[in-house]
Amino acid sequence: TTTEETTGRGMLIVVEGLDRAGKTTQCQRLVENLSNDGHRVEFMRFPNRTTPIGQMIDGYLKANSEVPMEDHVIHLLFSANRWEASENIQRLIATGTTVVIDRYYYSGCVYSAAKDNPKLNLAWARQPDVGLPRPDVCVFLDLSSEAAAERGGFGQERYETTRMQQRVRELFQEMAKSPDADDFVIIDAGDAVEKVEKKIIDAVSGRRQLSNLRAPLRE
Ligand code: T5A
Ligand code: NA
Repeated sequence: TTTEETTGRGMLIVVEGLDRAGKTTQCQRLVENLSNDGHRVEFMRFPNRTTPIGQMIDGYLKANSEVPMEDHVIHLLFSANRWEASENIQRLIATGTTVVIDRYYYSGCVYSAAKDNPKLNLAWARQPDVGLPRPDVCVFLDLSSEAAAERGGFGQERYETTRMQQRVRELFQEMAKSPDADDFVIIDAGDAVEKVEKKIIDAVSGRRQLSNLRAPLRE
């Protein structure tokens, strides 16, 4: 029997971090590890570029695209893209499936707040996502800009500049310190893939002990 069968709901696990920190690589391994351990697991990622809203986001992110979008507008679309999935997340968790998500509202907050727009700070950015299911654990993969640079050049997308990434890293660190972020676990993602994988397994098992899986997810 899996943990869920004896204790109730699934866990909500989010993996966050800077561009190229290894989020997608580690999410795949985590899903595999949990599933080998007998857990039912679903994987999701944001932005989910497959929905109509996700396609608008995709068009905006392509660095050479001509899609102009006011900063608050694209922020709200990223948030709406999470709200589209929220009932499905709740349902899966409630029926005993663990959900692993590649980026969530933490990315939503910091990437928008990292722009040079005085009318869009972290506090404003957090509001549209208030009420979304709150993770049991948010694994934050931290990577120095030097280590990130060794993982190949920036891609073609809008936020992939050194200046933007440095600001994003500062804001992630600021967010990790807020009382709102008691689900945060910071992991050094500069190590080898297998070593990071092991640290994530340990962090998730640790939180599993602390989380009350008989109580519903927090908001
Ligand atoms: N965004 C997102 C917002 O502005 N608001 C929001 O609300 C949300 C949700 C797209 C952009 O959208 C922004 C943030 C982003 O700018 P995305 O589609 O998640 O977000 O971004 P991707 O480009 O898919 O992913 P990343 O570039 O962030 O990469 P990952 O997933 O962190 O890294 P991964 O696993 O693909 O690995 C990158 C490379 O590093 C190697 C891998 O093999 C790969 O080549 N690697 C390692 N190398 C050495 N050591 C390790 N430990 C390694 N782990 C991986
Ligand atoms: Na990714």
